[in-house]
Amino acid sequence: MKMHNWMTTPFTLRRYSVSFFLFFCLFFCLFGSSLYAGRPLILDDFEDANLVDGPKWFLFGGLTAEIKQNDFTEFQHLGINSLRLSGTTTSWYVGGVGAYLRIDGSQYQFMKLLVRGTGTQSGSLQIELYDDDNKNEVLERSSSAPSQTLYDDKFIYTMDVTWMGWRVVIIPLTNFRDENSQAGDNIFNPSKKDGSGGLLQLQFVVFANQEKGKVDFLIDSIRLY
Ligand SMILES: [Ca+2]
Ligand SMILES: [Ca+2]
Ligand SMILES: [Ca+2]
Ligand SMILES: [Ca+2]
Repeated sequence: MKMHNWMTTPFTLRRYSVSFFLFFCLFFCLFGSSLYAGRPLILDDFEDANLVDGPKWFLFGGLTAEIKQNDFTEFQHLGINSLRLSGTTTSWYVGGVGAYLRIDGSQYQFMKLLVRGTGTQSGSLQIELYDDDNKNEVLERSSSAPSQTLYDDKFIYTMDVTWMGWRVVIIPLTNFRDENSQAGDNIFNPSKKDGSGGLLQLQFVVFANQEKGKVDFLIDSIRLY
């Protein structure tokens, strides 16, 4: 077999090869780090069937949160478990679950999760993201109104779950709106710079679609990317 000899390669071709190599190096230097930083972050996929560790979830109001085994025949990309949120109410609000994150969320642009509805009246889901604006890694809540914060932003996105079966939900983080203009800097800036806890906390707050009603749906595979 004849070996290719670099020195016998025509000079013009060598010059193009070197140029292409340099272009590739420059492209990688410019965009390689951002491609790396863009890898998805799994906030929870519930595969460990554990709600008290990785992350630690807390529950409030009258909501029931429990691990449920998935039915693979419903959607081929499902893992083993998901989180079932259910409950009843006589005044719209049911309750919620939240997790402390304290992560740098500054490189992410989307939240992606799977939601399995149980029909047109499955419930309304308010997703809440809190960033740490007074840079102390703590979310200070108002003692008179615990759903409000004193110094940190609360960004919310609301959706009605009106479908039966699984859906992939992708929400641009720019679609979350600041719900407390009196607290924080009203900018979604979940960076861990200067002692900030970054993206401090995630909450799912659940309402019924009717004043007296019930909610019942599953969520799974919550990611940022
Ligand atoms: Ca899962
Ligand atoms: Ca704070
Ligand atoms: Ca605010
Ligand atoms: Ca902020």
